[in-house]
Amino acid sequence: MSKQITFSMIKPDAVAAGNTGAILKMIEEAGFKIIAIKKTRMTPEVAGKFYEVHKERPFYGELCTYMSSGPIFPLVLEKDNAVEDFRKLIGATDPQKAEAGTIRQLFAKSIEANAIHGSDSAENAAVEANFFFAATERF
Ligand code: FUP
Repeated sequence: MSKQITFSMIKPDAVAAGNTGAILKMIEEAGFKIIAIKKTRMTPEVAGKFYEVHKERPFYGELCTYMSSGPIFPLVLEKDNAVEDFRKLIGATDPQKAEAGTIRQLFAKSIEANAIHGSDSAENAAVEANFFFAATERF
């Protein structure tokens, strides 16, 4: 498989807990190249746009409040088979169900404050990467 990008975001719980460095180390050691990174904070409106696909879900309001509660690190990552391999590295959405050694099993606090995001398809990775980064910000 050829090089692919995926989009990730270290979420407010993991940033606040001081786990950014440990998570980035796991990502690099798993063979992902960080091609874009920044620290930012979403307003509730921006979080609402990012999670628009979930707007009919019961957790949408709380999720947007939570995701705007503190700074985050959006990331664009590159690797062969990046989307699928990164989903394996982060583990299940619910940390109680995440496999041992995955980022969410190690660092997530709850199904909502689950430490990290990973795109679920190559199409969404492109949309999500474009949401935070211009092409000229990727190296
Ligand atoms: P994932 O792709 O693993 O990030 O999970 P989903 O796309 O299903 O959900 C997106 C985000 O919504 C999760 F990261 C956390 C939040 N969520 C909840 O807060 N409660 C739920 O029951 C499910 C998801």
